[in-house]
Amino acid sequence: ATINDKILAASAKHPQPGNVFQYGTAGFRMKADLLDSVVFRVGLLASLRSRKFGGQVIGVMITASHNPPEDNGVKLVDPFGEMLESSWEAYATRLANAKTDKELLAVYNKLEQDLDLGTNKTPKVIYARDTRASGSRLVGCLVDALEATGTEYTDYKLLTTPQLHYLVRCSNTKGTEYEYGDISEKGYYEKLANAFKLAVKHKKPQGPVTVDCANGVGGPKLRELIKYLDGTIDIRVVNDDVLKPENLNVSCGADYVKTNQRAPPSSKAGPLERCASLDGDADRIVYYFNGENDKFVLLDGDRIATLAASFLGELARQSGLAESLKIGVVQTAYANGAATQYVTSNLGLPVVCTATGVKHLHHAALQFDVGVYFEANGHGTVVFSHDAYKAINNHEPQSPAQANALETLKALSDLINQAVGDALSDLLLVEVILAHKGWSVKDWEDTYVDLPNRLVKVHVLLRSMFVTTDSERRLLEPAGLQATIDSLCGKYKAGRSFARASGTEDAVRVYAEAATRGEADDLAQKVANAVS
Ligand code: NG1
Ligand code: ZN
Repeated sequence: ATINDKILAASAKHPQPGNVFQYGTAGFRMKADLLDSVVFRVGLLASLRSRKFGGQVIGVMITASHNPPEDNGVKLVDPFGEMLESSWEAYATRLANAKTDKELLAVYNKLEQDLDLGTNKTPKVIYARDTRASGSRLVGCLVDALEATGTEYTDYKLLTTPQLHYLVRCSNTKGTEYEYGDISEKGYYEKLANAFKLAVKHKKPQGPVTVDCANGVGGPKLRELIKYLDGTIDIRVVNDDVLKPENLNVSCGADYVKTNQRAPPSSKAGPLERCASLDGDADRIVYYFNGENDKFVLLDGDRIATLAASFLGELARQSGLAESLKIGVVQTAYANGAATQYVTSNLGLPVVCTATGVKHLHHAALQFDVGVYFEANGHGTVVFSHDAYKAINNHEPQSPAQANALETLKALSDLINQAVGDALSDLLLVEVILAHKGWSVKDWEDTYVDLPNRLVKVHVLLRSMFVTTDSERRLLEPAGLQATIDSLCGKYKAGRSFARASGTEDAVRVYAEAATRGEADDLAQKVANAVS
């Protein structure tokens, strides 16, 4: 049979359920029982994407991150370990929405024609999944597409999302000047653990860090990583029950902590104990602790970004590289105004604001030699440019102090996942920095005071009516609404607010911050009223 025949036959096993699908910022994501045809079709696209790159390896990750256990999702990983290039999201959407097998084949053949696929190298795909019960069934759908298209594939079974990104990047850079690491899960642990040990040196982290793994794939993977760390740090793993998939993300995990502004109810942490939570696929992390009078203190993505930027800035200066490394921070409009202020005023570093979604932040961060980017919800990393690696590796230190700082900087450039935000890598990064600075979580909190803020969801008839500009900070449409928001903000000290359509939910999000709790709540409510 021809490939076309095979695609038709395989597609018949995975009929389109009649829904309309869209590849969004997090790939396709929904109730798992709707996903069979979507995953099959993503398999077709992965094969095309690999052909487009002359047979380079493309990744497919099956996960729904922080969503409830009955959901699932699928997203593609580009050759350098980055998220799928935006222009291809539309092709994914087109394939997913073809109503019949024949229509699907027509869309596929048209893409084959239009995409100028060049050489006839065998396409290659690697894939993995999180711990959801539906994962193995969806892998079956994916494999049907890879078989039908004659694509070579490797099943990496259970992995965190960033581990798959790592493997894709390693696969495609092997033997080049961009070589990234050994193409194996073990290689990932070794790279992180070796870099961590080099970076902390004799500055052993003080006390334990308790890590809530959202009862997801991060649990077993963190336990594995710990074996490679040789006791250099005391990591206590909690919420790592992956045998009961119905517990995934339930009353625990980074999203629970960030959204509810509280520790998981199961937490037994005492005052000032360092705690962190991962999300369901371990690409997000937030820290927190119980402060004075049992006050819950969240150290979110903004805090991780400011901590990392401050330490990297110090290392650049101490190693004599301040002139050659342009360091910058990338945030979204959701970053706390106090964090932005701290970076520009206290650290003296530039801040860039982009639209929501890590691909935007990642892209903007690449404009710096060392680009620190985090979303407030804990998704982020630090990217080093090719020039930065060269500068770091070629620099001749002029003193023992310079040599020392340079060694740490070098180790961090290995420790930090360059492909994508990685909760395990970010965890070790924070631990290195706190150990070096000799800081407790309280010291970390004391660097600046967050402006009180409020995030509310507003249900509207048609969220596509909300058109933004200026990195989503201002509304162009509906006409007149921005002027209303501006005048409301003007009534509050340090008032700032914006409204934008969510990319992942059918709602408009309103964010507001102001000098006091009461004012922030009030401003959020007034803007929400104006929006609805
Ligand atoms: P939307 O639903 O577009 O606001 C949310 C998060 C983003 C990001 C995406 C997933 C907030 C306010 N928004 O986006 O930060 O994590 O989901 O890609 O947290
Ligand atoms: Zn995630």
